[in-house]
Amino acid sequence: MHALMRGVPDSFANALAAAPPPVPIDVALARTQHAAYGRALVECGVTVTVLPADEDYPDCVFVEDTAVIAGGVALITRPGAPSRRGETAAVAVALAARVHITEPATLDGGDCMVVGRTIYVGRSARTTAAGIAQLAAVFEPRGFRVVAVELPAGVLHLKCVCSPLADDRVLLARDSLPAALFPAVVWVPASETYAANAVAIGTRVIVAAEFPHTRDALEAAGFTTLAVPTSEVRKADGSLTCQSIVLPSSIVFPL
Ligand code: CIR
Repeated sequence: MHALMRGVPDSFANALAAAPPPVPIDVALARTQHAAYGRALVECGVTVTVLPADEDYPDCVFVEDTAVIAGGVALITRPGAPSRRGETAAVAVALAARVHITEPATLDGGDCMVVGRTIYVGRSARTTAAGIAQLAAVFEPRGFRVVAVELPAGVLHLKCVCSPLADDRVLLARDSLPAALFPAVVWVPASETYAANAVAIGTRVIVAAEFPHTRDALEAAGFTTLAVPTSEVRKADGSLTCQSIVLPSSIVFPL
């Protein structure tokens, strides 16, 4: 299995954030934490390719938002934040992608969650109805069901409150979305909502450090957890899935 990551630019200190962090981003620490995340992926048996950071794009480390991969197709997004639109070019080259969301539609990868043959997509401030329609036009003919999900107020992306654990199971924050949307759920307590964003590779799950109840819930459900620090990406409203694009093993990575 392969994953794409992207370096942390110096300009990450100016990354988008809904609220300015009380303590500014420490870019050196962000790079240390980013490296720990990469090592956790490698520990899970993933081969990691890190694209160079681009100083023109402070948020480029959040590579997940630039592409949606399912059924052997890489769909390059058109991010909702205008300052992020140029992030997609390097990713499109790396993935040899030929399918793009086109303007004026917008769609962020963080709003898209592939669970088996279903793609859940959040209607958010970043992802428009037209973006969802284009996603459906690409993936429904390839046998995927596309399910649009209303997000609770103030939630940036769908995967801020849930993330896939397997083809039939998701990790879901309490009091966020209706569990009936999903085939099966491992619950994250509302007090640990941030930890609902985790990266599952087989039976291992990379989780944000310092969320013991989430780790316990995952271990009780049969997963092994690997904790990585997230303090600096969190200051920019980022978490774990957003730092990589994990390619299903059915996809041959072109790099
Ligand atoms: C943004 O506002 O776009 C970035 N600062 C954070 C994006 C995080 N992406 C994600 O969770 N998929």
